[in-house]
Amino acid sequence: MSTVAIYPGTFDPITYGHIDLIKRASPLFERIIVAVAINPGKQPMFSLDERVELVKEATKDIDNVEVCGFKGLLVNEALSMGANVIIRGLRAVSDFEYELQLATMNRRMQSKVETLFLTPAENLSFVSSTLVKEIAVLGGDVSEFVSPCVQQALKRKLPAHN
Ligand code: COD
Repeated sequence: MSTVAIYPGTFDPITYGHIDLIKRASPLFERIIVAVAINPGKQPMFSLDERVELVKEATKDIDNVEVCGFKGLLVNEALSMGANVIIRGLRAVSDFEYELQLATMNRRMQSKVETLFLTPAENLSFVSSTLVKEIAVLGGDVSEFVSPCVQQALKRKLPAHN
């Protein structure tokens, strides 16, 4: 049985909440592929290449993690990478409806891939990329929520506010 999992997301940018999930998944699988989506439905602050580089830098100390960008359907990307598990995070009840819809649709399209939900440490359950960007845009301190490389990238992106 394959022990490869894919953790997909927009990661705009990666936060300590995402990293907490990757660290929890890491001992459960031989390999974790963090797959950064182009996601045309969102207007990311960071380009795909920037997001991939930030995820690589922020996860470089976790041995069995690989990072890639992808476009197209997640289930196709999962199969082409040899992954039969999709990792997703549940922070609160509010995440559940969207996550259930996504998981059910993905299973409908590809029954070989199962979705596994993980929950973060309680002190990270309120962290989101959206709020981190909002705080950074308004000049607030995000050091509690994102890695130093992301803090620096936000400063470069938002020089007028820092
Ligand atoms: N603690 C724990 N989990 C967290 C935290 C936190 N603080 N913050 C975020 N998460 C979880 C989210 O709940 C999510 O499960 C995951 O981490 C990634 O989050 P995001 O916001 O970076 O990524 P999303 O939700 O925008 O990713 C959406 C996808 C890119 C996965 C989706 O759009 C997709 O699959 N796109 C590919 C095209 C496709 O296949 N579409 C059809 C889908 S049916």
